[in-house]
Amino acid sequence: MPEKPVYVTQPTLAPLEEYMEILKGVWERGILTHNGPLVVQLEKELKEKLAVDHFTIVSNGTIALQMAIKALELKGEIITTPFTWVATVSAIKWEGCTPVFCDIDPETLNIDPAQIEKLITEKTVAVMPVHVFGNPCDVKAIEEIARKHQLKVIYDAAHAIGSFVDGTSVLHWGDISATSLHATKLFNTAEGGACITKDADLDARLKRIRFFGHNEVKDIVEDGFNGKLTEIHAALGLANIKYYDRVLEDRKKKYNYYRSGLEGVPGLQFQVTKTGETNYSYFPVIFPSEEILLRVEKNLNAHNFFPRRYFFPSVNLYNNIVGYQPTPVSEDIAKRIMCLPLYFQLKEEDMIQIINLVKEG
Ligand code: T4K
Repeated sequence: MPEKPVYVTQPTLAPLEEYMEILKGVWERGILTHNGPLVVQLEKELKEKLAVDHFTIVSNGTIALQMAIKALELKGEIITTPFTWVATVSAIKWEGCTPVFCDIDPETLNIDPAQIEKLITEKTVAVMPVHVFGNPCDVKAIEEIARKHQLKVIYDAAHAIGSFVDGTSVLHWGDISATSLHATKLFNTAEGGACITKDADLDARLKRIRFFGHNEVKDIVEDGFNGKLTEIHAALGLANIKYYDRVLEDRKKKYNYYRSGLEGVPGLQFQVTKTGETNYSYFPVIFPSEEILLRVEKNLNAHNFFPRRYFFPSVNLYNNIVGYQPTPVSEDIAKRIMCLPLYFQLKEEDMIQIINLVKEG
């Protein structure tokens, strides 16, 4: 049994000395925020690393989603998935739009494109799918539906840095992709997020919205707000980015280690990738019943392992914030799914124990 608790994740952090070295410049310049040189540099490095067109760093992934809705001037119904973190839906609501829930594919755990069209009404303005656990959505089917009905597409790509479709970043897809750089994500700036788009004008608008609606000479030209990331956070990102490739590679190895250790265990199911390549950022296991899940969770906790029930419950059941709309697949899977610990520093001996405890059922 590990001495210290093993949680579902742990942030990957560059050595402290490397972070301090970058912070020295912040102290010298005295510029702490307002899209300073480190934010600009991190934007450039991430843009190049991910080979995307435009990259706007913001203070967190929820603000990135809100900014995407604001920049596209959406008002009306947005079709989204109930199998997600509550932020997907709160962003829609905070921007004055109405979430409409489309059920998920039971294998990919992403929005089921075959069920989107029947939910489209004259009030529908956009689709907001989530690349759940980094698993790319069926982006081509979604694009076709959006084109046909003239809808905008915003991807909640909170988990999807490092995922690919046709050999390029999945963040290319949609009018805007919004990602998260939160401490629990594969690449982190403690708190942080970003909007990615192919459209230069839209990117310029996102950058204005992020900064109170200022243009270059600080006139107010947009209905903006404060979505800025600090230099302190950007410094962490610049320290961490050197380890990005290693972390990505390690995730895949560890994912496959769990998979082969749990292969063939009766009743267990795993997320299926049907489009592109996932970044293996989470290791979700679907149990045959909630009863078995709760038993395994209790046993793991007793041995100092703390997996997490991402995403439970299905968001359409948060009826204090959204009206109930039935999505039986999501509701069922949400009860039976749990993410096992998966992060760079996780030890093999811990993975072996976790595998054995899950196998005990
Ligand atoms: N869309 C989707 C699909 C999302 O999943 C999220 C966020 C968003 C949008 C919004 O992005 P942000 O606005 O957050 O950038 C986490 C995160 O707070 C959240 O970012 C994430 N998704 C969500 C899935 O999970 P919790 O409730 O798991 O956090 P917590 O505190 O229980 O942490 C889990 C484990 O991680 C802990 O047991 C220990 C470890 N940990 C955590 C933190 C925060 C650390 O070791 N260090 C840390 O600093 O929420």
